Amino acid sequence: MVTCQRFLVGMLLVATAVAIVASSSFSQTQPGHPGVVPFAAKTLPETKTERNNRMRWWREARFGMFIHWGLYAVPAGEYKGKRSEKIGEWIMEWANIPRADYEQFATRFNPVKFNAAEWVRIAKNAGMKYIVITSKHHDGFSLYDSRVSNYDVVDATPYARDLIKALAAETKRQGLKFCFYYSILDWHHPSQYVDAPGKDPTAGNGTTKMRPGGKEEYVAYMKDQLRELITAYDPAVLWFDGEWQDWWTEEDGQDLYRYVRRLKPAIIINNRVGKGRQGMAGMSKTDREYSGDFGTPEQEIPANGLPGADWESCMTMNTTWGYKSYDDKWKSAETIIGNLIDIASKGGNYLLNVGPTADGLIPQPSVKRLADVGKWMKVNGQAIYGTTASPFATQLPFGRATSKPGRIYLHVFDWPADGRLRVPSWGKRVKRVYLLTTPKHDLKSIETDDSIEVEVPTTAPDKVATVIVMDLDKRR
Ligand code: FHN
Repeated sequence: MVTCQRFLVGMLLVATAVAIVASSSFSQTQPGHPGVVPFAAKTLPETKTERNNRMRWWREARFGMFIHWGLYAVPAGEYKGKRSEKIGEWIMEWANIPRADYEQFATRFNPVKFNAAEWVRIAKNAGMKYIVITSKHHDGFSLYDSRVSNYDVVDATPYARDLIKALAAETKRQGLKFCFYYSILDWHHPSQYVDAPGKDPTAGNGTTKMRPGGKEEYVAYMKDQLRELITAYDPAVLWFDGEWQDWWTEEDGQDLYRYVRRLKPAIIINNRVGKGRQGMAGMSKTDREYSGDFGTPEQEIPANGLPGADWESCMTMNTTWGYKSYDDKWKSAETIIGNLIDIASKGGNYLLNVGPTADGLIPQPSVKRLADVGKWMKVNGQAIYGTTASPFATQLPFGRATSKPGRIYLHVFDWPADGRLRVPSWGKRVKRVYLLTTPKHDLKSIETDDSIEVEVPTTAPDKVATVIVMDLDKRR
């Protein structure tokens, strides 16, 4: 027998749900849009060779641009005079902004200075091989022309043009891979609400609750959006996020993984489609098989290589993903180059973020640093692209190493003052040693029992990291 109290709670829930639906002037629930063909989830047999072929471009790319862009760039980290140390794209959460108020930012999102060719040029010139942009972040706003939501850049903003279309076309024109970020957590979709002390039920929050019967509707909505994203823009990677909700399960992740791979078998999907991720360390747990093609450490680099595992470390250039006008804690270009080398030496990819402004510009401090990284990559790119992890069992005291068949690249951060670089032996014989920048000029090297001593110039040719090449003696 439903007690009076339970009845009241039930009513409250329904009232809240109704209030939430009514609180947004933007409709989203148009599942089964005409032209969306129903879909059967089947298992996806894939041989090791097929997987290696599918992952090859991504493994060789090593370096990509992450772009967090959306309505949160309008307040740029400030709401009603309130600022926060927290990340800019979470302003709807930390400023407790109700859905209806947050939607008003759309009326001020007008990136007239957005220039797709310039953005892609900045990424390409930095040595980046792919671009991952937020098609929809936690705030639920679609940065592309969605046919199942009018809370998007075409229907809800004065800009009223599909800027993703422009960026996708330009990315491909300049020879980079175009990829999408898509958030499973959605603070705007009427299926979800917030039940946290002091929080407006329609504001942002780390976790949301699913109203009764809402999940099916929301999953159908996500699938409609993912179908239109894949069929309209042909992304090479789907980078999911926001999966930590307790209403999202590994089974949901496996279903969504199959759904997306069926739409585009060659696509690559990160491990945040399911529940495998172990927090910010980002790699999947091993207690069972988890969906996803690669691990996603965030703001950190694994201490050691992860042989055989595909992973990609994503990182901000300052301390926010989405644009904040006052966040000037920028990493130096040296630090970024060091991270890229460190990550490649451990067999991973580096996805480095930019947070453009609401009027469509990549912040100048990012542009400057990416240009400096590009200068280093123009000279040393071959020691990063298409390499695999360092063969050395322990960390090299002077830097890092990356490998290619028959060749080792030493990335020297700490140049030996005595002009003698001591490389611990690792069981291979070295045929030639030379600076990457002067391949015809051999450096003298002496093999001792446990090391190879290389005679190097007294001053480091590159103040950030000098690459020395060791061609191996293939006979042994
Ligand atoms: O909450 C998001 C955050 O806004 C940002 O998108 C990062 C990027 O990897 N991922 C989540 C935090 O883990």
